[in-house]
Amino acid sequence: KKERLAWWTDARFGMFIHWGLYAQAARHEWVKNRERITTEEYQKYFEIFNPDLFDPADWAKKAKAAGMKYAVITSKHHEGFTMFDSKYTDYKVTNTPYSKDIIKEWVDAFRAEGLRIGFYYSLIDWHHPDYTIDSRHPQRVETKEEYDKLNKNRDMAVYREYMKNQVREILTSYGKIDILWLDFSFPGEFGKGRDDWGSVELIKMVRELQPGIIIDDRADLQDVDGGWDFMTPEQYKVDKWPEIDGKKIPWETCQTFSGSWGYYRDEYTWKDNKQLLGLLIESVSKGGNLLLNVGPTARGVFDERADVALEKMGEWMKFNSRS
Ligand code: FUL
Repeated sequence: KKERLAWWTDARFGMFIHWGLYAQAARHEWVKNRERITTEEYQKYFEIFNPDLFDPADWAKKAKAAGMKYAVITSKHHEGFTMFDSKYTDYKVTNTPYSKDIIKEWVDAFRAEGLRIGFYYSLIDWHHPDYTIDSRHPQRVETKEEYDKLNKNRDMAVYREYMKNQVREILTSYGKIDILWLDFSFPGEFGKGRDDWGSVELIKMVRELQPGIIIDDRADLQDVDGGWDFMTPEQYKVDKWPEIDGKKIPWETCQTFSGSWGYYRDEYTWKDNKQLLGLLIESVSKGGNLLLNVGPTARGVFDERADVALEKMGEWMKFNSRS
């Protein structure tokens, strides 16, 4: 495990990218859930998705210039839309007006800059017809009777198979993948965890397909049998290096410029340069990494505020980065 993590521990600073249909609504990647938008209503975002200004080489240059050493992109977020050309669904980027495999274009461009490559893949899926309605679903309800009624014809076994097929696809279609970022579990009544995802089997397959890959801790598995490689404190600063049974644990905090992960046009709570640098320095001083998120717009560019923030990080990293 230590060997697998060596490059990552050295890398320290990466770019997270949350991009999907929700960028068009421009008000949070959870918009479908928050506003309880039906799949029929949400369909309009699929029909017009066409990021005409998308230039992955430009994104990769910006990540590199900021001092980042790796990047993780949403291959599928909770909305269920795949940014890659999947054999297992029609709900994919190649069926939109854009028509090209964004993941492929992205991987090629980021690799060309010498950056390590990671895929975020959402365990949660608000589009798949077999994914059972739960407490985090746009169609969530209150009582067991209501859930049972809604889920009568839904079958998680079918969804598990679908997910396994898609994870196999993203791990076999784009060469060597350095990170798999699965997201997320919420055990409990009307929640979901390892049995729903088939986590044990899923992780086993991932390790077989990509022996060198490192995996986050959100599939609800303990740190046994290669269950996961690093912890992922989200949107908070750890006060000391996290430990389990007295052993220091590899960790990476993921953070947004503002509150949301997907592009949110009217959000004005952006962190300033001092805060961002503080996050990086504090994380590294406590043994962790920083995965800093950008939510590109529907047309495929970074918000100007992100550009400026990345440039400023780069100015500091130029003199303080390891290489
Ligand atoms: C969370 C997700 O629900 C957010 O949308 C985001 O992807 C974040 C990194 O993880 O749990």
